[in-house]
Amino acid sequence: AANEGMALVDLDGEGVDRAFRADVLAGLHQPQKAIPARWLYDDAGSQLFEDITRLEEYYPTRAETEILTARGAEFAGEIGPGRAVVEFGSGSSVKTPLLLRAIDPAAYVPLDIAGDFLRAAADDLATKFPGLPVYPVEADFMREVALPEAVKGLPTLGFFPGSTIGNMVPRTAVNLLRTMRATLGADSKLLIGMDLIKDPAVLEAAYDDAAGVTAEFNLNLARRINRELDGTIPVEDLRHVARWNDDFARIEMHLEARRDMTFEVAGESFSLATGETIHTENSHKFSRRSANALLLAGEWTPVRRWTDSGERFSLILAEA
Ligand code: AVJ
Repeated sequence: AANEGMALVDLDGEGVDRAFRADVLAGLHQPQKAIPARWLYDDAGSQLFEDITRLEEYYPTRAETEILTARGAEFAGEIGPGRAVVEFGSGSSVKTPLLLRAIDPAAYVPLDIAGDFLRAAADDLATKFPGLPVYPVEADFMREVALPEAVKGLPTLGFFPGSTIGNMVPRTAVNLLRTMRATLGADSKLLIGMDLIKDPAVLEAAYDDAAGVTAEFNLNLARRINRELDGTIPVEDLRHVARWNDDFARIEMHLEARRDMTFEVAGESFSLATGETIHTENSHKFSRRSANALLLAGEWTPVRRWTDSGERFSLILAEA
C-alpha cells in the first residue's frame, strides 16, 4: 500500500499533527518515498482542489455533476423516498443538493473528519432543505461509525461521490466498502462515483493542467511539511509529475527532484537523487467490470450504473 500510511488514529488537534509527522517520516524512510494523499488537504490544499474542479482539463467534477443533474428521476425510481442519506466526506456542496432534491430522503447524515467543514456543509444543507433533519457526525469513516439514534431503523443510502474511492489501493478500498456496509446496516444502498479509464493523454492533462494549479496542489504538500514539521525541502527544485500507471490503471502524482538534494524534516535528514520522486497520490480509474469487481469484493452488489454523455465518469448504485 505504497502511499497510504495508517497513522490515522486520533484526529483532533494535536492528534492531527502527530499523525501527519508520523506519516511523513515513515513515508520518507521508504525506498520509494511516499506520503498518503489525505495530507494534500490542508486549508491551502482544499482551496487548490476547489480551483482544480473548475479547470478546463479536470473533467470528473463536471461529468459527475452532469449525471446527478440529468438522472434525478431515475435515482428517485431506483432508490425511493424515506432513506437516511449518509454522505462519506461532506465536502461537496454542489453535488449533495442535486441528490437530495431528487430522492426525497428522511434525513441527511454528513460524516467528516474535519469538524469545521462538516458544520459548514451541514448548515448550508439545512438552509437549503428546511424540512430535512440534518445530523452531522464528526468521525473517521475509514472505521465503523455509529449513526445518530434519530436515524436508527431507517433504511440508508450511502453517498460517496467524487471517485474518492480511487485514491485508495484496492485492499484499502475493499476494507472501506466493507466498513461502509457495517456503518450503513441492513437494507442499505450505496451510490458511489468511480472515474473511468480513458486515453492516458486526457488523464495526464487532467492531473497536469496548463495553468499549473495541480502542480501547486502537489507542491503545497512539500510547503506544508516545511511549515508544520520544520522542513527544509527546497520546493523550487521539485517538479510536479502526473503519470499514468497502466499496470495498476491509475494516475500517480509525484514530486520529482530536479537535482540531488538533502533536506531535514522534524530533525531527521533525507536525500533525493536527481529524478528520484516522492509519491503523493494515486487516482485509480475503472472499467465497468473492474468497478463491479471492486464493489463485489467489498460485499456490495451493483444494481445500476449511470455515465455522463462523454462516458468519462460513472455513478454506480449498489445494494448490501
Ligand atoms: C478528490 C480524489 C477525486 O483523484 O481526481 C485532483 C484529487 N488530485 N487532482 C482526484 C485530485 C489531483 C481528486 N479526488
